Amino acid sequence: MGYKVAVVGATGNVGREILSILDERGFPADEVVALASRKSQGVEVSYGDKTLKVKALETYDFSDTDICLMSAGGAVSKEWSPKIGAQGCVVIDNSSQWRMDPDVPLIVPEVNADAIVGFSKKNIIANPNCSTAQLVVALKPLHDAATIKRVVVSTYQSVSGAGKDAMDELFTQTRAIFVSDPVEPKKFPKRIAFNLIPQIDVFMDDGFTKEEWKMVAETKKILDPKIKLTATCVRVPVFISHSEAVNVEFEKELSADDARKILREAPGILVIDTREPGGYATPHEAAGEDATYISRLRDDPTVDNGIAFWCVSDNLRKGAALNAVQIAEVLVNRKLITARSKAA
Ligand code: 11C
Repeated sequence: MGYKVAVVGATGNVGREILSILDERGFPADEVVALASRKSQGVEVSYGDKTLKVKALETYDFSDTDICLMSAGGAVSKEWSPKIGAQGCVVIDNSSQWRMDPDVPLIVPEVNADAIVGFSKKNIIANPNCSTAQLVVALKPLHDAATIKRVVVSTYQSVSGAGKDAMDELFTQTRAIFVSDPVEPKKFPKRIAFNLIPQIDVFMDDGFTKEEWKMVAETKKILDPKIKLTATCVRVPVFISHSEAVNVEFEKELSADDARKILREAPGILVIDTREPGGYATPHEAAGEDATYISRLRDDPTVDNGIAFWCVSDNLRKGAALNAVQIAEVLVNRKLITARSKAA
């Protein structure tokens, strides 16, 4: 017996990754339906060795679909998630639309899977922002061991976080620079090729950007509202994987060596840290992988009980598609939903 699963936004970067991860992990689906807006109707996408023809979200009946993995942006989610949830189908949403709603759990399975129980109020579960997901996977075991007081994080975020057009812009600009063509920023506010941009998302009144605010608010909701966090988010000319330089200050004593031992045992983490040239993870190696990589662990002598580390993960996988599929697995493994489709 399996589930009927719909993937909304199936033609996008994250939607395609969701389809491939559902297949890779053998998610117990009897039927997977690819959905997108009417203009993508009929487009073909891969699901394992099968090809699915995209159907229109606008005309799809969710009444016998069990799980909807939604990755179509905030506006689409705002309109459709409540309607889909009202039809008894559980929505796992990748956008920022519902993350701070008190009736919507915000879940990273390695960190707060137990919080999922609140989902039935709206039948919506939120997936965090990619830069938050990898960070909280790393922080959770350290917080359990020594109670985090404060985190300072600087991110180095790949262009795929801003979508397929942004990836095309990095490619096009790089080529233009090599052949001395003019470079025109479109998606990004400045040139991204051979450059970096200290702005992700819009500016807030306090001078932080919305991406930086999300890292603060989401970490508090997922992990602990008492944690103080400050972020600087930067776009870099990398196609896939976000990297983060992280400084953490604890209430109790915890050395970098203690942290290394703890992180080696922690779910979802791979420690690569040999203190020699190349003895650390880079975005290139993390792309296409599921783990959150931790490297460059060291004591921070400028504070009591402080450490610093480097954290890299594939933003399209742990930062989005993989985390969403893992949430669906929690629903299934904890028997929080029952298959209701004719296929089951
Ligand atoms: C980026 N982190 O790299 C963003 C993309 O709230 O889900 C994901 C935005 C979000 O541009």
